[in-house]
Amino acid sequence: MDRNATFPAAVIQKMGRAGYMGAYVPEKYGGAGLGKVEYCILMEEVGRVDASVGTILGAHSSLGSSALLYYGSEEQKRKYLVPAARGEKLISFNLSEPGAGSDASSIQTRAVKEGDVYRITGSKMWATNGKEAGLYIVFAKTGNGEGAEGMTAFIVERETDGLRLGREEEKMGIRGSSTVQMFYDGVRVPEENVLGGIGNGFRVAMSSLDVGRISLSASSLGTSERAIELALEHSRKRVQFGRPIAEQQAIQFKLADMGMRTLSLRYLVYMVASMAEKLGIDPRKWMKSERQLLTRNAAIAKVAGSETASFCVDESLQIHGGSGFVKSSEIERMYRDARISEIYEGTSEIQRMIIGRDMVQRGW
Ligand code: COS
Repeated sequence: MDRNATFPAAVIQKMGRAGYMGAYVPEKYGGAGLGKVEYCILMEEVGRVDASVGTILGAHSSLGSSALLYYGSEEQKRKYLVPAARGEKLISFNLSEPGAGSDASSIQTRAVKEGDVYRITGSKMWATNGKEAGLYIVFAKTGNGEGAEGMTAFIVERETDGLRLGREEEKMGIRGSSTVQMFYDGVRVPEENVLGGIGNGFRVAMSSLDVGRISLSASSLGTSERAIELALEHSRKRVQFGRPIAEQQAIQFKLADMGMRTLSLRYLVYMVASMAEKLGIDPRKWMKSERQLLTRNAAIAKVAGSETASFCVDESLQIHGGSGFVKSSEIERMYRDARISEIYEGTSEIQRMIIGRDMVQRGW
């Protein structure tokens, strides 16, 4: 998958049949009916093996499905969430644009009302699953307000006229997942495909990203654990100066640092996942302070997770020496795959901004 940048269609289908594509979606909406903790266990195990599959699953479940589950009407859930949770339709979450990444509310895509339809015009970047998706959650400006106000989420079906795929990115890592540019050339969607109400799109996007950041930290936990396993395996076998390098204190210190950070991450991930689970699936019922704490903690988990994974793959590769630098080694792929986790779903800098700002405003 990595070498040829091939989308793992058969794996995704199998995961769909096993209930993995709708792990935390209630059974009545086609899901497995588990909770966020179980979903994170799934992400951890997937992250341990392959970050591309974790990315496909995360974009579909954490971003796409949570938007439908949290904000969809009963009818939208039946029509769109059910096939998504069963893994029959993949979702792509279209927020970022050429000029709007970290500054998500500065999107230029517009949706204009014409009778009982909305006409969406604009272009999107970095759309994970864009090539394979059957459904798109797209964010567009519907009002004149600056910033977060006036942004609305829409559900767009793949077959809709005017929806066009652009360039597919050639990436350094997570090469099994597709990342494409998308064009909305006057795409007409019925009014009933507005998700979460007019002007509420920024909240829809941000609460999906909260779920995304938690599950990404779980996937990073899996990556960190696998990096440790590989480092242990290699250092026990590799003999230099007459003994396995694992017996050298220099290597043990590296292993200890990896172990300490990874164990701390494990507690953090599951603490935040259980907090998200307890809050439930209707953000409109949450107290504002609960939501703010979840957002802060999701950001803490995300930045801790991605930085732990980056640290562990780097140290593990160092322990592997030259044999970790060749294409045939697993740690070489993991090293490239892990890098994106500090960038997508909000950079480490944005996470620190969210955390620090909330600490200043509301205290620790
Ligand atoms: N859940 C629900 N609502 C949220 C929210 C969340 N996590 N975060 C913010 N909101 C609400 C706020 O409550 C506020 O509404 P009210 O005015 O009614 O209180 C509104 O949204 C605006 O929030 P805020 O003022 O915090 O927005 P800012 O523009 O200052 O900051 C950041 C937004 C930078 C935090 C946001 O743009 C962000 O997360 N950027 C990164 C985007 C990203 O991850 N991009 C990668 C996408 S990968 S698909």
